[in-house]
This record gives sequence, C-alpha cells and structure tokens, in this order.
Amino acid sequence: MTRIVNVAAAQLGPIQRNTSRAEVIERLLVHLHNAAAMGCHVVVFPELALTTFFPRWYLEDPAEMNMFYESQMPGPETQKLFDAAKKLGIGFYLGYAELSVENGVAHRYNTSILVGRDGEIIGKYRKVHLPGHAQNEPWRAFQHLEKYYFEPGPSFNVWRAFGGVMGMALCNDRRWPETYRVMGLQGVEMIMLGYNTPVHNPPAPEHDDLSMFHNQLVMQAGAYQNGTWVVGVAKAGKEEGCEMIGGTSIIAPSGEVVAACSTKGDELAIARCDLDLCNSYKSTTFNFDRHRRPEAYSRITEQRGAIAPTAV
Ligand code: CDV
Repeated sequence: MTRIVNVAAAQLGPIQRNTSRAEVIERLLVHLHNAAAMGCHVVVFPELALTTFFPRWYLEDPAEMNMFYESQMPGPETQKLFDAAKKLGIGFYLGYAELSVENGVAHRYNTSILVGRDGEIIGKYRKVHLPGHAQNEPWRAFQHLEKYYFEPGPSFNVWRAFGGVMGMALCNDRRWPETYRVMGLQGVEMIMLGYNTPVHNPPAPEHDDLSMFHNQLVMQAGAYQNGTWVVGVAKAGKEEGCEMIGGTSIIAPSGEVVAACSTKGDELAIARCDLDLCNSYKSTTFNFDRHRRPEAYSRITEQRGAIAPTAV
C-alpha cells in the first residue's frame, strides 16, 4: 500500500467582512482544482476559512453573530466544496465556526473537519486552546474574543485516512506541546492545522517582531518531537486593517520545512509526504514506549498553572 500523501497547503489571503461566503468558496474551489491538477490527494485550508476573523470584534446581536457560523456541514453554500472534492477525488481539511444545537441548547465551536476523497466527512475537531479574552476590551488595537465566541473542545483525536494516521489542530493549539504529544501517543503521522495569527499581540507587543519565528519554532519542534508531518496553513495579509502573518509550511518528521508559501495571498505550497519517514523517529529517539516516563509527568494533567516554590 502506498504511504505517499501529496499535500497542498492552501494559504488564503485576507477575507474582508463584506466578502460573501459564495466569493470565499470560489477561492477555495480554485485551490481545490489547482491542487487536483497537480496530483494532490488532500488540501489543507486555514482556521475560520469561510469568513473574516470575526473574534476581533465584540458583537452582541445574536443575529449579527450567527452570520459567521455554519449550522450545517455541508450546508447550502459549502456543498459545492464537497461536490468538487468527490468529483476531483481530493480530500480537504477546513476550519470554520460551528453552531451546534444540542438538546435545544446552542453551542459554538472553532472547528475543523477532514473530508475524504469521496467527499464524505472523516472526522471533526473542536479547538481546545482558545486564546484571548471573554470580555469586551476596546482598548486593544484588535480584540481577540475567542473565549467569548467559542466553547473549548474536548481533546485531540486521530483518524485513519489517506493511508496513514491523521490528526487535526487549530491555530493556538500549535503553541502547546501537549497538542502534538496527545496525538503522538495515538500514532499520528500527519497533523493538519490552520491558523489566523495577527503580527501585533496587544498584551505583549515586544513579541511582535518574533511572530514568524515563534510560528516556525513550535510547528517544527512539534513535528520532530513526535515524528510526524505537520501542515500549518495561514490566513494571511491585511484583513480589516489587521496584519496577519503568513508562513504556511509543510514540515517533515525531521522538523525540516519542505515546502512553504512566500506571499501573504492565496497560494499553494505542495509536498510529496512519505508517511514512512515518521518511522525512524518513532522507533528511535522518540520511541515513546521505550523512553517516556509518564510517572514523572503527573503535573501535566493534574495542574493547570505554574506553582513555584514559596520564597524563604
Ligand atoms: N487564532 C489564534 O488562535 N490566534 C492566536 C493569537 C491570538 C496569538 C495564535 O496563537 O496564533
């Protein structure tokens, strides 16, 4: 059985607030068609790929808010993506805002799905690490209200697909080693993750110049330390006045970047990913069964914040 997955990292340039869903979906379809023409098996789109990054605004009117969420997947507009995937025989990962009504109660998640080459949904992931704040903070140049707009998801899963073991994450998840390790412990061979990362970080502007460095650092470390491919895909450029980083890259289990976008617009980066390259990392340096010491790590799950020893 082939263990090669041809992957297209489908970076998107900005999506403005007044851009219609139909226009965005046309851009995603261009990516799907171009990737299929180049022999790709799967296309990875960014986080919240159907809309502008709306958590930068504090909205109170539920009707206004709901315009940014999908209550069905596929829905009347996104169905085109599923039809194209099936026709072209190409899968995709898609990030979007999900509105789910469970037992009559509305729940909102920052979600991604993985769709197979037959156009059927393989798996769904709901973002675990929601950054930012829950209260209106108008002093910020750009707000980051993910804690207001979404509930956290439960955990990280993997799925057998595309001849290997696939995992999903979203944006801020990539900064946390636990994200990769929980999937690493399930044998993950490729982690797909989309992101929207402003260059400017209002609570820590001193980090702004390092935003691209940190982006690469965390994804390359996560790949190497877990012997997995990582496909990180940006929504980039100036969106509603907010400058967002690019840096879309496909990273091998060695931690090396093997393909990357060079613009901040709609662009594909493509790589032929051999899932068997994971084996030499998973069976030597990062042979978890042989070398890990979970009995030494209990704080990781028992404790959330750091507790320093009291000063004497
Ligand atoms: N969408 C995100 O999760 N963005 C965060 C920002 C707030 C830093 C990120 O980690 O890139």
